[in-house]
Amino acid sequence: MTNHEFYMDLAIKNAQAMKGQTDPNPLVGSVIVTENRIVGVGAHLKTGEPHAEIHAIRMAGENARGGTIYVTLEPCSHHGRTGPCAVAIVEAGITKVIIATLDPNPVVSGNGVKILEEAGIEVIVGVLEESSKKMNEVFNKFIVKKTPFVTLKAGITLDGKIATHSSNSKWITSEEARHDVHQLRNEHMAILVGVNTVIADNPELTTRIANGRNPVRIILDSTLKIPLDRKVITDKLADTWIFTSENFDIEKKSLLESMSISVFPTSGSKQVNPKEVMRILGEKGISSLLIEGGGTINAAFLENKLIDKAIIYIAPKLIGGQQAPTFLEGSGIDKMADAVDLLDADIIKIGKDFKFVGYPSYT
Ligand code: AOF
Ligand code: ZN
Repeated sequence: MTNHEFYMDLAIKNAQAMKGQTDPNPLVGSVIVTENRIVGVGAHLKTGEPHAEIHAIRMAGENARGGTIYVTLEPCSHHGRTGPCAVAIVEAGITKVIIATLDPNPVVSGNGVKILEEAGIEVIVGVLEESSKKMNEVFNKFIVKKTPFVTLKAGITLDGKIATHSSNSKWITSEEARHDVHQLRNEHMAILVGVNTVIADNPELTTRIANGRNPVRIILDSTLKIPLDRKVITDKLADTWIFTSENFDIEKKSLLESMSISVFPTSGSKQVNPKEVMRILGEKGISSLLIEGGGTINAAFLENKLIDKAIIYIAPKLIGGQQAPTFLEGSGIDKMADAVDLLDADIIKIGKDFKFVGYPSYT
Protein backbone atom coordinates (compact mmCIF):
# COMPACT_ATOMS: atom_id res chain seq x y z
CA MET A 1 0.00 0.00 0.00
CA THR A 2 1.39 3.40 -0.97
CA ASN A 3 1.22 6.44 1.33
CA HIS A 4 -1.61 7.86 -0.73
CA GLU A 5 -3.52 4.61 -0.46
CA PHE A 6 -2.94 4.41 3.27
CA TYR A 7 -4.47 7.82 3.96
CA MET A 8 -7.26 7.35 1.42
CA ASP A 9 -8.11 4.03 3.06
CA LEU A 10 -8.43 5.84 6.37
CA ALA A 11 -10.70 8.43 4.74
CA ILE A 12 -12.85 5.63 3.26
CA LYS A 13 -13.11 3.90 6.65
CA ASN A 14 -14.28 7.16 8.25
CA ALA A 15 -16.84 7.65 5.51
CA GLN A 16 -18.08 4.07 5.75
CA ALA A 17 -18.73 4.39 9.47
CA MET A 18 -21.63 6.75 8.62
CA LYS A 19 -23.40 4.19 6.45
CA GLY A 20 -27.15 4.62 6.77
CA GLN A 21 -27.11 8.14 8.17
CA THR A 22 -26.07 10.46 5.32
CA ASP A 23 -28.62 9.72 2.62
CA PRO A 24 -29.62 11.07 0.22
CA ASN A 25 -26.12 12.55 0.46
CA PRO A 26 -23.08 10.34 -0.22
CA LEU A 27 -20.64 8.83 2.26
CA VAL A 28 -17.53 11.00 2.24
CA GLY A 29 -14.39 10.95 4.36
CA SER A 30 -11.36 13.20 4.48
CA VAL A 31 -7.89 13.27 6.06
CA ILE A 32 -5.41 16.15 6.10
CA VAL A 33 -1.70 15.37 6.33
CA THR A 34 0.95 18.02 6.90
CA GLU A 35 4.63 17.02 7.09
CA ASN A 36 3.77 13.33 7.56
CA ARG A 37 1.43 14.00 10.45
CA ILE A 38 -2.35 13.65 10.41
CA VAL A 39 -3.66 17.08 11.42
CA GLY A 40 -7.33 16.71 10.54
CA VAL A 41 -9.91 13.99 10.03
CA GLY A 42 -13.53 14.34 9.00
CA ALA A 43 -16.57 12.61 7.62
CA HIS A 44 -19.91 13.78 6.32
CA LEU A 45 -22.37 12.85 9.08
CA LYS A 46 -25.78 13.87 7.82
CA THR A 47 -27.46 15.69 4.94
CA GLY A 48 -27.59 19.39 5.76
CA GLU A 49 -24.53 19.25 8.01
CA PRO A 50 -20.95 20.23 7.02
CA HIS A 51 -19.15 18.16 4.42
CA ALA A 52 -16.22 15.88 5.29
CA GLU A 53 -13.54 18.35 4.20
CA ILE A 54 -14.98 21.12 6.37
CA HIS A 55 -14.78 18.99 9.52
CA ALA A 56 -11.17 18.04 8.70
CA ILE A 57 -10.19 21.64 7.91
CA ARG A 58 -11.75 22.90 11.17
CA MET A 59 -9.85 20.26 13.12
CA ALA A 60 -6.57 21.08 11.41
CA GLY A 61 -6.90 24.87 11.82
CA GLU A 62 -3.65 26.60 10.86
CA ASN A 63 -1.97 23.19 10.47
CA ALA A 64 -3.84 22.68 7.19
CA ARG A 65 -1.62 25.32 5.52
CA GLY A 66 0.83 23.65 3.13
CA GLY A 67 -0.76 20.25 3.74
CA THR A 68 -2.32 17.53 1.61
CA ILE A 69 -6.00 16.70 1.84
CA TYR A 70 -7.34 13.23 0.99
CA VAL A 71 -11.03 13.15 0.03
CA THR A 72 -13.02 10.10 -1.05
CA LEU A 73 -15.19 12.25 -3.37
CA GLU A 74 -14.36 15.28 -5.47
CA PRO A 75 -14.78 18.41 -3.29
CA CYS A 76 -17.98 20.21 -4.20
CA SER A 77 -18.11 23.40 -6.22
CA HIS A 78 -21.68 24.46 -5.56
CA HIS A 79 -23.69 26.26 -2.93
CA GLY A 80 -26.11 23.52 -1.84
CA ARG A 81 -27.28 23.13 1.72
CA THR A 82 -23.56 23.83 2.50
CA GLY A 83 -20.34 24.28 0.52
CA PRO A 84 -18.46 24.82 -1.69
CA CYS A 85 -15.66 22.67 -0.25
CA ALA A 86 -13.24 23.34 -3.11
CA VAL A 87 -13.19 27.03 -2.14
CA ALA A 88 -12.73 26.16 1.57
CA ILE A 89 -9.72 24.01 0.62
CA VAL A 90 -8.16 26.89 -1.32
CA GLU A 91 -8.78 29.29 1.56
CA ALA A 92 -7.24 26.88 4.08
CA GLY A 93 -3.94 27.08 2.19
CA ILE A 94 -3.84 23.38 1.32
CA THR A 95 -1.45 22.74 -1.56
CA LYS A 96 -2.28 19.20 -2.69
CA VAL A 97 -5.61 17.40 -3.09
CA ILE A 98 -5.87 13.63 -3.53
CA ILE A 99 -9.32 12.47 -4.66
CA ALA A 100 -10.59 8.90 -4.92
CA THR A 101 -13.31 9.60 -7.48
CA LEU A 102 -15.07 12.47 -9.27
CA ASP A 103 -18.52 13.48 -8.01
CA PRO A 104 -21.20 12.06 -10.38
CA ASN A 105 -23.52 14.89 -9.30
CA PRO A 106 -23.89 16.82 -12.59
CA VAL A 107 -23.70 20.19 -10.79
CA VAL A 108 -20.29 19.29 -9.35
CA SER A 109 -18.65 16.75 -11.66
CA GLY A 110 -15.27 18.11 -12.74
CA ASN A 111 -16.02 21.63 -11.47
CA GLY A 112 -14.53 20.97 -8.04
CA VAL A 113 -11.23 19.89 -9.62
CA LYS A 114 -11.35 22.96 -11.89
CA ILE A 115 -11.63 25.38 -8.95
CA LEU A 116 -8.67 23.68 -7.24
CA GLU A 117 -6.46 23.60 -10.32
CA GLU A 118 -7.24 27.21 -11.20
CA ALA A 119 -6.02 28.16 -7.72
CA GLY A 120 -2.69 26.43 -8.49
CA ILE A 121 -3.33 23.37 -6.33
CA GLU A 122 -1.96 20.01 -7.42
CA VAL A 123 -4.82 17.50 -7.86
CA ILE A 124 -4.60 13.73 -8.23
CA VAL A 125 -7.76 11.75 -9.01
CA GLY A 126 -8.19 7.96 -8.83
CA VAL A 127 -6.57 6.73 -5.60
CA LEU A 128 -8.69 3.73 -4.38
CA GLU A 129 -11.32 4.80 -6.90
CA GLU A 130 -13.16 1.46 -7.09
CA SER A 131 -13.63 1.21 -3.31
CA SER A 132 -14.98 4.73 -3.13
CA LYS A 133 -17.37 4.18 -6.04
CA LYS A 134 -18.70 0.98 -4.54
CA MET A 135 -19.24 2.63 -1.18
CA ASN A 136 -21.55 5.17 -2.86
CA GLU A 137 -23.39 2.88 -5.27
CA VAL A 138 -26.73 4.23 -4.00
CA PHE A 139 -25.81 7.90 -4.33
CA ASN A 140 -24.12 7.35 -7.71
CA LYS A 141 -27.36 6.07 -9.22
CA PHE A 142 -29.79 8.38 -7.45
CA ILE A 143 -28.00 11.64 -8.21
CA VAL A 144 -28.01 10.86 -11.94
CA LYS A 145 -31.22 8.87 -12.53
CA LYS A 146 -33.37 10.41 -9.75
CA THR A 147 -34.88 6.99 -8.97
CA PRO A 148 -33.88 4.79 -6.02
CA PHE A 149 -31.12 2.19 -6.05
CA VAL A 150 -33.06 -1.04 -5.64
CA THR A 151 -31.84 -4.03 -3.65
CA LEU A 152 -33.77 -7.27 -3.80
CA LYS A 153 -33.50 -9.26 -0.58
CA ALA A 154 -34.66 -12.83 -0.18
CA GLY A 155 -34.15 -15.59 2.36
CA ILE A 156 -34.39 -18.94 0.59
CA THR A 157 -33.72 -22.62 0.97
CA LEU A 158 -31.15 -24.29 -1.25
CA ASP A 159 -34.01 -25.26 -3.58
CA GLY A 160 -35.09 -21.62 -3.94
CA LYS A 161 -38.20 -21.78 -1.76
CA ILE A 162 -39.44 -19.02 0.54
CA ALA A 163 -42.09 -21.14 2.35
CA THR A 164 -43.50 -24.65 2.44
CA HIS A 165 -46.57 -25.57 0.36
CA SER A 166 -48.69 -24.68 3.41
CA SER A 167 -47.09 -21.21 3.64
CA ASN A 168 -44.96 -21.96 6.69
CA SER A 169 -41.81 -19.85 6.60
CA LYS A 170 -40.65 -19.35 10.19
CA TRP A 171 -37.75 -19.64 9.93
CA ILE A 172 -35.85 -20.34 6.78
CA THR A 173 -32.65 -18.54 7.68
CA SER A 174 -30.80 -18.42 10.99
CA GLU A 175 -30.93 -15.65 13.57
CA GLU A 176 -27.57 -14.31 12.42
CA ALA A 177 -28.84 -13.87 8.86
CA ARG A 178 -32.03 -12.24 10.12
CA HIS A 179 -29.97 -9.80 12.16
CA ASP A 180 -28.08 -8.92 8.98
CA VAL A 181 -31.43 -8.10 7.33
CA HIS A 182 -32.17 -5.58 10.08
CA GLN A 183 -28.82 -4.00 9.28
CA LEU A 184 -29.98 -3.76 5.65
CA ARG A 185 -33.26 -2.15 6.70
CA ASN A 186 -31.28 0.35 8.75
CA GLU A 187 -29.31 1.34 5.64
CA HIS A 188 -32.32 1.79 3.35
CA MET A 189 -34.70 4.73 3.09
CA ALA A 190 -37.66 2.55 2.12
CA ILE A 191 -38.73 -1.09 2.24
CA LEU A 192 -41.29 -2.62 -0.14
CA VAL A 193 -43.62 -5.63 0.16
CA GLY A 194 -46.90 -6.71 -1.43
CA VAL A 195 -50.26 -6.58 0.30
CA ASN A 196 -50.45 -10.38 0.42
CA THR A 197 -47.39 -10.44 2.69
CA VAL A 198 -49.09 -7.84 4.91
CA ILE A 199 -52.24 -9.97 5.05
CA ALA A 200 -50.44 -13.28 5.67
CA ASP A 201 -47.65 -12.23 8.07
CA ASN A 202 -48.79 -8.90 9.56
CA PRO A 203 -45.15 -7.71 9.53
CA GLU A 204 -43.91 -4.60 11.30
CA LEU A 205 -41.21 -3.91 8.69
CA THR A 206 -39.15 -1.98 11.22
CA THR A 207 -35.46 -2.13 12.12
CA ARG A 208 -34.87 -4.10 15.28
CA ILE A 209 -31.27 -3.12 16.15
CA ALA A 210 -29.97 -0.62 18.69
CA ASN A 211 -30.49 2.95 17.43
CA GLY A 212 -31.95 1.51 14.23
CA ARG A 213 -33.65 3.75 11.73
CA ASN A 214 -36.99 2.62 10.32
CA PRO A 215 -37.40 2.83 6.55
CA VAL A 216 -40.60 4.15 4.99
CA ARG A 217 -42.91 1.16 4.47
CA ILE A 218 -44.08 0.80 0.87
CA ILE A 219 -46.99 -1.55 0.23
CA LEU A 220 -48.15 -2.51 -3.27
CA ASP A 221 -51.91 -3.08 -3.18
CA SER A 222 -53.74 -2.89 -6.53
CA THR A 223 -57.26 -2.68 -5.06
CA LEU A 224 -56.61 -1.31 -1.55
CA LYS A 225 -57.71 -4.52 0.08
CA ILE A 226 -55.30 -4.03 3.01
CA PRO A 227 -57.06 -4.79 6.33
CA LEU A 228 -57.10 -1.74 8.61
CA ASP A 229 -55.91 -3.67 11.65
CA ARG A 230 -52.46 -4.49 10.23
CA LYS A 231 -49.41 -3.23 12.15
CA VAL A 232 -48.17 -1.16 9.19
CA ILE A 233 -51.44 0.78 9.40
CA THR A 234 -51.88 1.07 13.16
CA ASP A 235 -48.49 1.07 14.89
CA LYS A 236 -47.21 4.50 13.67
CA LEU A 237 -43.62 3.25 14.07
CA ALA A 238 -42.78 4.47 10.56
CA ASP A 239 -44.53 6.11 7.62
CA THR A 240 -46.56 3.77 5.40
CA TRP A 241 -47.15 4.60 1.73
CA ILE A 242 -49.51 2.44 -0.32
CA PHE A 243 -49.18 2.27 -4.10
CA THR A 244 -52.25 1.12 -5.97
CA SER A 245 -53.54 0.65 -9.53
CA GLU A 246 -56.23 2.52 -11.47
CA ASN A 247 -58.84 0.25 -9.92
CA PHE A 248 -58.63 1.23 -6.31
CA ASP A 249 -61.50 1.59 -3.88
CA ILE A 250 -62.06 5.37 -3.56
CA GLU A 251 -63.70 5.23 -0.15
CA LYS A 252 -60.89 3.04 1.22
CA LYS A 253 -58.37 5.59 -0.02
CA SER A 254 -60.05 8.35 2.01
CA LEU A 255 -60.26 6.08 5.01
CA LEU A 256 -56.55 5.23 4.83
CA GLU A 257 -55.64 8.87 4.38
CA SER A 258 -57.67 9.77 7.45
CA MET A 259 -55.37 7.34 9.30
CA SER A 260 -52.28 9.24 8.03
CA ILE A 261 -51.43 6.63 5.41
CA SER A 262 -50.38 8.04 2.01
CA VAL A 263 -51.98 6.46 -1.05
CA PHE A 264 -50.49 6.81 -4.53
CA PRO A 265 -52.55 5.65 -7.53
CA THR A 266 -50.48 4.46 -10.54
CA SER A 267 -51.52 3.49 -14.06
CA GLY A 268 -52.21 -0.17 -14.78
CA SER A 269 -55.62 -1.76 -14.54
CA LYS A 270 -54.70 -4.98 -12.74
CA GLN A 271 -51.31 -4.40 -11.20
CA VAL A 272 -49.41 -1.49 -9.69
CA ASN A 273 -46.99 -0.08 -12.27
CA PRO A 274 -43.48 -0.62 -10.81
CA LYS A 275 -41.86 2.01 -13.03
CA GLU A 276 -44.25 4.63 -11.69
CA VAL A 277 -43.52 3.51 -8.14
CA MET A 278 -39.84 4.17 -8.87
CA ARG A 279 -40.53 7.59 -10.35
CA ILE A 280 -42.72 8.69 -7.43
CA LEU A 281 -40.22 7.40 -4.84
CA GLY A 282 -37.48 9.34 -6.61
CA GLU A 283 -39.56 12.50 -6.53
CA LYS A 284 -40.07 11.98 -2.80
CA GLY A 285 -36.29 11.84 -2.27
CA ILE A 286 -36.09 8.09 -1.57
CA SER A 287 -32.60 7.12 -2.76
CA SER A 288 -32.56 3.47 -1.67
CA LEU A 289 -35.26 0.81 -1.73
CA LEU A 290 -35.12 -2.66 -0.22
CA ILE A 291 -37.56 -5.11 -1.78
CA GLU A 292 -38.62 -7.89 0.58
CA GLY A 293 -41.50 -9.04 -1.59
CA GLY A 294 -42.61 -12.48 -2.53
CA GLY A 295 -41.96 -14.11 -5.90
CA THR A 296 -44.54 -12.11 -7.86
CA ILE A 297 -43.31 -8.69 -6.79
CA ASN A 298 -39.68 -9.76 -7.19
CA ALA A 299 -40.41 -10.95 -10.73
CA ALA A 300 -42.31 -7.76 -11.64
CA PHE A 301 -39.34 -5.62 -10.63
CA LEU A 302 -36.79 -7.91 -12.27
CA GLU A 303 -38.77 -8.16 -15.52
CA ASN A 304 -38.88 -4.36 -15.63
CA LYS A 305 -35.07 -4.33 -15.13
CA LEU A 306 -35.46 -2.32 -11.93
CA ILE A 307 -33.32 -4.42 -9.57
CA ASP A 308 -29.80 -3.02 -9.13
CA LYS A 309 -28.50 -5.51 -6.57
CA ALA A 310 -29.58 -8.89 -5.24
CA ILE A 311 -28.84 -10.06 -1.70
CA ILE A 312 -29.95 -13.65 -1.23
CA TYR A 313 -29.56 -15.46 2.08
CA ILE A 314 -29.37 -19.16 1.29
CA ALA A 315 -30.16 -21.63 4.08
CA PRO A 316 -28.67 -25.08 3.50
CA LYS A 317 -32.11 -26.68 3.79
CA LEU A 318 -34.40 -28.43 1.33
CA ILE A 319 -38.18 -28.07 1.23
CA GLY A 320 -39.38 -29.44 -2.09
CA GLY A 321 -42.97 -29.41 -3.32
CA GLN A 322 -44.25 -27.93 -6.58
CA GLN A 323 -46.69 -25.71 -4.69
CA ALA A 324 -44.05 -24.33 -2.34
CA PRO A 325 -43.41 -20.72 -3.48
CA THR A 326 -40.00 -19.63 -4.77
CA PHE A 327 -38.48 -16.17 -4.53
CA LEU A 328 -38.95 -15.54 -8.25
CA GLU A 329 -42.27 -16.39 -9.88
CA GLY A 330 -43.80 -14.46 -12.82
CA SER A 331 -43.79 -16.09 -16.24
CA GLY A 332 -40.02 -16.63 -16.40
CA ILE A 333 -37.95 -16.86 -19.56
CA ASP A 334 -37.90 -19.21 -22.50
CA LYS A 335 -34.23 -19.64 -23.27
CA MET A 336 -31.15 -19.84 -21.07
CA ALA A 337 -29.56 -17.19 -23.26
CA ASP A 338 -32.07 -14.73 -21.76
CA ALA A 339 -31.23 -15.52 -18.12
CA VAL A 340 -30.29 -12.54 -15.98
CA ASP A 341 -26.62 -12.82 -15.04
CA LEU A 342 -25.59 -11.63 -11.60
CA LEU A 343 -22.22 -9.95 -11.94
CA ASP A 344 -19.51 -9.24 -9.34
CA ALA A 345 -20.98 -12.18 -7.47
CA ASP A 346 -19.76 -12.83 -3.94
CA ILE A 347 -20.74 -15.19 -1.17
CA ILE A 348 -19.95 -15.19 2.54
CA LYS A 349 -21.05 -17.38 5.42
CA ILE A 350 -23.38 -15.90 8.05
CA GLY A 351 -24.18 -18.28 10.90
CA LYS A 352 -25.33 -21.49 9.22
CA ASP A 353 -26.37 -19.66 6.05
CA PHE A 354 -24.72 -18.18 2.98
CA LYS A 355 -25.14 -14.54 1.95
CA PHE A 356 -24.97 -14.11 -1.80
CA VAL A 357 -24.53 -10.66 -3.34
CA GLY A 358 -24.65 -9.94 -7.06
CA TYR A 359 -25.57 -7.23 -9.54
CA PRO A 360 -28.10 -8.11 -12.28
CA SER A 361 -26.92 -7.37 -15.79
CA TYR A 362 -29.70 -6.65 -18.29
CA THR A 363 -29.44 -6.85 -22.04
C1 AOF B 1 -18.17 17.08 -0.68
N1 AOF B 1 -17.97 16.58 0.56
O1 AOF B 1 -18.67 15.49 2.36
C2 AOF B 1 -20.13 15.63 0.54
C3 AOF B 1 -20.30 16.10 -0.79
O2 AOF B 1 -26.73 19.77 -0.01
P1 AOF B 1 -25.27 19.74 0.26
O3 AOF B 1 -24.67 21.10 0.40
O4 AOF B 1 -24.90 18.85 1.42
O5 AOF B 1 -24.59 19.12 -1.04
C4 AOF B 1 -24.82 17.80 -1.38
C5 AOF B 1 -24.00 17.44 -2.59
O6 AOF B 1 -22.61 17.69 -2.32
C6 AOF B 1 -24.09 15.98 -2.94
O7 AOF B 1 -25.12 15.74 -3.88
C7 AOF B 1 -22.71 15.69 -3.52
O8 AOF B 1 -22.64 16.10 -4.85
C8 AOF B 1 -21.83 16.58 -2.67
N2 AOF B 1 -21.43 15.87 -1.44
N3 AOF B 1 -19.29 16.78 -1.36
O9 AOF B 1 -17.33 17.81 -1.18
C9 AOF B 1 -18.89 15.88 1.20
N4 AOF B 1 -21.11 14.98 1.18
ZN1 ZN C 1 -18.63 19.88 -0.16
